[in-house]
Amino acid sequence: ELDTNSAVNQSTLEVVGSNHDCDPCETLAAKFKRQIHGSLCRDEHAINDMYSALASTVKNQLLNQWRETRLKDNQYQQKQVAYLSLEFLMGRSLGNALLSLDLTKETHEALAEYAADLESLQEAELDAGLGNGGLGRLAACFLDSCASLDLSVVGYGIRYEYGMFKQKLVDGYQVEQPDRWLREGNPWEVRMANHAITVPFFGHTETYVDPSGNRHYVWVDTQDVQAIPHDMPVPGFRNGRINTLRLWKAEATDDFDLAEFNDGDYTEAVARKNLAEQITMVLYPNDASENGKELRLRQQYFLSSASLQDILQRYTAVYGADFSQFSQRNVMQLNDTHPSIAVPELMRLLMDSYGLGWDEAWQVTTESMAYTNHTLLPEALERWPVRMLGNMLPRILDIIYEINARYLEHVAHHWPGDTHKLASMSIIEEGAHPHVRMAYLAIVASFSVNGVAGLHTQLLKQGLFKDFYSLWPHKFNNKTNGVTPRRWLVHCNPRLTQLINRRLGESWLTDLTQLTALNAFTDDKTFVKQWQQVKYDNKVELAKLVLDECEVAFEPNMMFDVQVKRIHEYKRQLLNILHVIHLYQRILSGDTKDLQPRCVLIGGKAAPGYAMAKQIIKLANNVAHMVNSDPIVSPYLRFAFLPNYNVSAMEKICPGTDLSEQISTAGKEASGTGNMKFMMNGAMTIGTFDGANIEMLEEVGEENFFLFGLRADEVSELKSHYNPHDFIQQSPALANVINMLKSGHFNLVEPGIFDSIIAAIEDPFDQWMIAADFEAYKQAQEKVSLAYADQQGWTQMSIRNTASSGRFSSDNTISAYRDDIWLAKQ
Ligand code: T68
Repeated sequence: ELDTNSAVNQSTLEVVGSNHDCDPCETLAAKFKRQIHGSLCRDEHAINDMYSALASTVKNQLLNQWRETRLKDNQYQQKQVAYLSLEFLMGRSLGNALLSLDLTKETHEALAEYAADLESLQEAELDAGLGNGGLGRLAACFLDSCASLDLSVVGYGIRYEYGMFKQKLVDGYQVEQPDRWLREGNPWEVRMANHAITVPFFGHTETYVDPSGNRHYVWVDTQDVQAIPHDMPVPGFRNGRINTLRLWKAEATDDFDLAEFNDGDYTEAVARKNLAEQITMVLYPNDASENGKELRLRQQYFLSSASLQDILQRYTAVYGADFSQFSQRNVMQLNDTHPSIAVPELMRLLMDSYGLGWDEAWQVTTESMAYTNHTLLPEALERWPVRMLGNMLPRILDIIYEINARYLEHVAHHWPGDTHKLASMSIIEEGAHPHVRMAYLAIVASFSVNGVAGLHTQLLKQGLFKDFYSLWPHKFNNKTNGVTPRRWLVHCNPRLTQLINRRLGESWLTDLTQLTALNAFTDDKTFVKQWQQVKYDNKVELAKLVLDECEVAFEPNMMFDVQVKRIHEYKRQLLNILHVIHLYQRILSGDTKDLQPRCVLIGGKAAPGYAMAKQIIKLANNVAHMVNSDPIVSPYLRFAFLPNYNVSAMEKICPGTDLSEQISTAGKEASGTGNMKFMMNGAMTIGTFDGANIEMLEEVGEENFFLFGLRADEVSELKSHYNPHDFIQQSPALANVINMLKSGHFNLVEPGIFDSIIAAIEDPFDQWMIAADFEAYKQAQEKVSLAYADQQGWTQMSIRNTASSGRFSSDNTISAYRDDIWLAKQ
């Protein structure tokens, strides 16, 4: 099955597929040696070559288990889940694979005779940054949990040639650079050229009526693109299962346009290859707004069509054309609306390729599709122009119209005579430029619609999707997000893991709720000391990273206060920066009573077209410059902006953090997942009553969480009469901060650059309500300082946070997806 001989790693000559790799008696060390010496261009002194050799060795080692898992799953012993996602933010694979396969010790032995150690080899791996942020990383955590829970799940995604851009800072401004993560090959992937799929684009539809009077549709004159699977292994945690992440690469078909050929336009025809191959060239870097680009729609259809055809081929290989069992055997989980074009595509394939009638195809579709929503922000909801769809995917647009017509009959039945409802709920948004509302399409066709935290799901039901909820209350359900404890505790924080193991054994690794047993040790002086020491050592490492990347010296005896996530106004990095300015003013004025020395770190990327987010990065850097260059300030406050925040950076950041900033405007952050990683690693949270913060607070108790700010209902109530100046007047601290900003103190040589930021804070239409929450935030930070002054008390709170984080293991989340959605009886 696994096509290991074809271009596993195109940049190196490899010895692959040799049966030595399957020899159970050969040690990892021997295999590694063969891997290094069996290749022409591998140099045992070059770190990159050693990494590639080690990764190939590990990959080859798991091929047998991988094949067995696949053969078993192809027999449908279990229901098959397809997790369809435009993003999988996998990060590095080596450390995770060694942990899952329990090969870390053997690997150390294999490397004993070489100069490089395992850690430096791991550092040589480039992140697979095939995602923007939370949504993409959630998909990666879910894959880990699915495999570890022994579920048969395939992740379907796109093999972007260029992942999330690299962020450089030039004069404090973000500059984007391409992320050529595949430049040295990808030792983990297996190219499966013999499983290629053809995906049609453009052309037009024709209909004909067969002798028995049935109308048939054919989509003709299409421009076809090949989808080539590149499979990555997803090992379960020490359970023998290896699931698959199947990433599609677009390639041109070999049959060039014959007319062009005959016209002698051979080179033109060959050049067309580029058009096809563009589809999987680059990840779109927008994490919270839609840009409506045609290429993005092509990516979405390419992924959806290739994946569904793949699923149907596997199904029909066992069940033939009998689709009566399809939805008992298969479920497709749509990661947001990005792959929701899969709805009409499945209808098309069932009807046009497999001959099902509309009703039968609709039943199969609606019993096998499930949709996860990740945002309430209206600007992030996908709408595709009807014209664009009609041109690129004419047959698909026909089907969307038919779905809409039949569904609107249902709406009319439910709200007789209410034409307004018909218009507001229609999948087609009418007007001069009609659009298809992808979220509505997804809801209409799915048997399950879930939000990603309790508050988020509640707001979906009461707000954004209210009418749909009243039509189909049974579809709506909550699945609070989670993160994998293997990567986000065991792998990234070995010191804490060892400390926990010494007290609890190792069974918590697959049942994180067992961590509650740590609560019994909060009064154990030795344990508290050891916990402190672990945090201190992790802070030393984080400080090294900050020094290398930012040239700012973080002092491990100071509090590490961290906010890392995508830069967005709703996440309110600005609120954090204003607080830093406030501390800076206090220190300058000599008011240092009860002030705990802090090192503040902010990191994150701005969408390239998001001007305000880029200004916020610039402000952070300018403030950092002033703070860090004043020797009066530095004993109390240091501030750095970390460039190029990514998965691998987070693995160093969350173990060394004391205080986690989760300060979004209430009602805007669907869940958050970084909040959970910090909690697991014993950080305290300062946060608003938003997303999964609410559930974290519920678990750990208010005494162990710094809650502040307006609630979601208060935010929406205030909206109609918000006046930032009221809040500025009532808060001398905020007034001082704004005055200092206005004075140009942070941009003496660049006058006016922060005017738009100041205007945004003072704008009565500031939907993020920075001014409204400043004073409450400042006071919560004062409580943080007092709490941190009592190191023993702080450490006890830290232990309680880790102890209460079990609910946020993605194992828990995935168990709920399995029981309530994937295996639920329809
Ligand atoms: C995030 N959404 C939510 N979107 O903001 C976060 N990519 O609260 C939640 O925890 C997380 O999803 C997981 O549920 C995103 O990360 C994107 O990255 C995005 C949005 C549009 C297009 C592409």
